[in-house]
Amino acid sequence: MKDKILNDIKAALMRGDRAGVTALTKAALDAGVSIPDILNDGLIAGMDIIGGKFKNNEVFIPEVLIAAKAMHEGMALIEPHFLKCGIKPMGKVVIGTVKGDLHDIGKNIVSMMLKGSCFEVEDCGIDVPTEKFIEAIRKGGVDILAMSSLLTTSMNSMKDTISALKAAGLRDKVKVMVGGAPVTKEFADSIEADCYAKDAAIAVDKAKELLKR
Ligand code: B1M
Repeated sequence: MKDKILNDIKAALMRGDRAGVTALTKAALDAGVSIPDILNDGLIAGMDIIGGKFKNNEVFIPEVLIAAKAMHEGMALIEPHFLKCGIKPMGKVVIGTVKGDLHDIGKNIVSMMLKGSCFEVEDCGIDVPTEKFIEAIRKGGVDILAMSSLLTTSMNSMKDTISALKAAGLRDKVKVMVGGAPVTKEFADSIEADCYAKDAAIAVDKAKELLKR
């Protein structure tokens, strides 16, 4: 039953069937399937297959885009289940996908899981210019700047933002976390980020660690 419903979510996402993803995600929630299972074995699993097909030229941008829209519908349904904290925030995170990059699914999952772990999150969105990050941090009260990049061509925007933080005298005011598929620990070290997180669950653990430093 659980495997079938997760497979059906995966298949509906791959077809870009928004109504199907919505109905099946609701059905999975009603059946008590866990949120991590719905996320990892349903929605993300479907998007991973689309990613592989895109790489092999078996599907193209329009199909990827409609799959991404279906993914957003599913995520909107599970997000409220993460937001059951109701206590004082542990810390504040400013998050965004860096300049030149429009990918937001991974960033949104990181944001959702941080909120679910009682972080206050200010989401600057996608294609975020350095100045917008700086402006958000200048307002004060920010513990962590979290930057996401999915493109090898946009990764250097992370470096630009860290340089701009230094130039603005703000580098010691926030910890910087970076992540996204092409980002590595080596890259994070090379741009002097404070930490690299491979996935959203690790991002939450690392964010908690950063608060202790
Ligand atoms: Co694009 N795309 N895309 N795309 N796309 C990739 C990333 C690509 C790998 C596909 C491929 O060729 N195999 C490739 C990048 C190659 C590279 O640079 N290495 C690529 C390309 C080339 C492009 C375009 C240039 C295509 C074109 O126009 N010719 C173009 C660029 C547009 C732009 O950004 N300027 C483009 C466009 C698009 C769409 C708009 C169609 C769509 C995005 C829709 C959206 O996001 N709203 C899209 C999609 C969906 C993908 C793939 C298929 C899926 C990405 C995704 O959402 N994955 C992707 C292929 C793939 O990844 N296999 C691909 C699911 C998501 C849950 O994973 O984002 O990795 P991910 O997030 C993970 C971790 O990385 C991590 O946690 C998340 C969850 O655990 N994480 C963090 C992410 N951010 C983090 C931040 C952290 C910590 C962890 O701390 C701050």
